[in-house]
Amino acid sequence: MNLEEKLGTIVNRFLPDGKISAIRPFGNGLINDSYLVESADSYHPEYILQRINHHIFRDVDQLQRNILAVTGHIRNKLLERNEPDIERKVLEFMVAGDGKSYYFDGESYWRVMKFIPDSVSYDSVTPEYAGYAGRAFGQFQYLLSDLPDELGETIPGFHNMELRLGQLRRAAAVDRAGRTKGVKDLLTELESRGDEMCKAERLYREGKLPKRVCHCDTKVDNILFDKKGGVLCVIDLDTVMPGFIFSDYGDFMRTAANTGAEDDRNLDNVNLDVAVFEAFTQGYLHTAGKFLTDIEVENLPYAAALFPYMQCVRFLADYLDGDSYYKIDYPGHNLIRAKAQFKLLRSMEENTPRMSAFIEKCTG
Ligand code: ADP
Ligand code: GN1
Ligand code: MG
Repeated sequence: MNLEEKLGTIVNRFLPDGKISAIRPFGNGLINDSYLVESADSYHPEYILQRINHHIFRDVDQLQRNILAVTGHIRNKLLERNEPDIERKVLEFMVAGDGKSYYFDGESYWRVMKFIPDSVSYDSVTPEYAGYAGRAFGQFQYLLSDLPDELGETIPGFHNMELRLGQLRRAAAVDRAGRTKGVKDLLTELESRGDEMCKAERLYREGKLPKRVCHCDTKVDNILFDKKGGVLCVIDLDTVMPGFIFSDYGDFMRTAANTGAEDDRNLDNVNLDVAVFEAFTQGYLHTAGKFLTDIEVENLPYAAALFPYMQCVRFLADYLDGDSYYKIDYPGHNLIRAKAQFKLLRSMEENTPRMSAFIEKCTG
C-alpha cells in the first residue's frame, strides 16, 4: 500500500462512504502534518487530514476534548447571533466509527476536519489585514471568556517563561549535541534579560494578572481569510488553554510584525514592522479592550518583546538538544531561527517607548 492509499484508509474511518480522489501535503506547520483531501462527494468536497504529534501533545484525548469544547461554544454563540455563513467561521471535526474525533492506527493519531471553502492563510499580512486579524483574535478571546468547560493544559507550562528558561539552562548544561560552546554569547544575552522576561509569572503569583482562555499559537497563518480579505476563522486550536493574553498579542506580533522571516539568515531584514504593529494593536484593542485590565494593556509592549525572546529560548534549547522538537530544513536551522528571533527582540526593545505611546493614544 503506498502512502496515499494508507492515508485514504485512515480518512475512510471518518468518511466511510467518502470517494477520495486525491490527498496531498498541505501547509507548513512545524509540529503536526497536514494533508488536503479531495473527494468526489457533493456533500463536502474537501477535508484536512492531520497527524497529531503525540510526542508533543501527549494526551490526545484531552486535546480533542478541549478543541470540541471550544468549537462547540463558538458555534453556539454564532448561532445565537444568527450569524450568516457559520460553516466557514468555525472548524468542524469529523467523527470516526467509534464515536471519537480522532483515530489511533497503532502508531499515530489522526483527525479530519472540513476544509473551509474559498479560504486562504498567509505567512505575512498587510497592515489592513493585520487590523482584521487583531479584531479576530480579540473576538476569539472574548467569545471564550464564558466557556463553561475547564480546559486542560495540552502542553503543561507551554508559555511559562520560567519553565522555558529552565529547559534552556538544562539543555546547555547537558550539551547533548556538543553545541553549547558555540552559543555562549547568545546564552549570556538571554540570561541578562531573564528576570525582566519572567515578569508575567511574577505578576500572576502576586494576584495582579489573570489567566484567560487563550489561543497560544497566534501565528499569522493560523487565521483563515476569505478571498476579499475578511477574516473567516481562527484555526490550529491545539494549544487553546488558560494563559496570559500576552501570548496571543505577542505571538501575532512576533510573526506578522516582522519585516523579515522567522528564520531569516539576513538579520538586516529583521525589524519591527511599525505599520503592522499599529494596525494589529488597534484591531486587538477594538475587540479585547472591553475586558482587558490596565495591567494587561500597559504590558502589551512587554508581550511584544516576550514572544521573540521565548521563541529564541525555545529554538536555541532545541538546537542544543539536537533538534528533537521542531521540524528543520537543514542542520543548524534552529540556530538560524534563534538568531533571527533575537534580532527581532532587540528591535522590539528599541521600539518599546514608541509602542507604549501608541497604545496610550489608542486607549487614552
Ligand atoms: P499546523 O499545526 O501544522 O500549523 P494548521 O491546523 O495550522 O496546522 O493547518 C496548516 C494549514 O492548513 C493552515 O495554515 C491553513 O492554511 C490550512 N488549514 C488548516 N485547517 C484548515 C481548514 N479547516 N480549512 C482550510 N484550510 C485549513
Ligand atoms: C509551532 O505548529 P505551529 O507551526 O503552528 C509551535 C509554536 C511556535 C511555532 C514557531 C505546539 O507552531 O509554539 O511558536 O511553531 N507549536 C507548538 O514557529 O510548540
Ligand atoms: Mg498552524
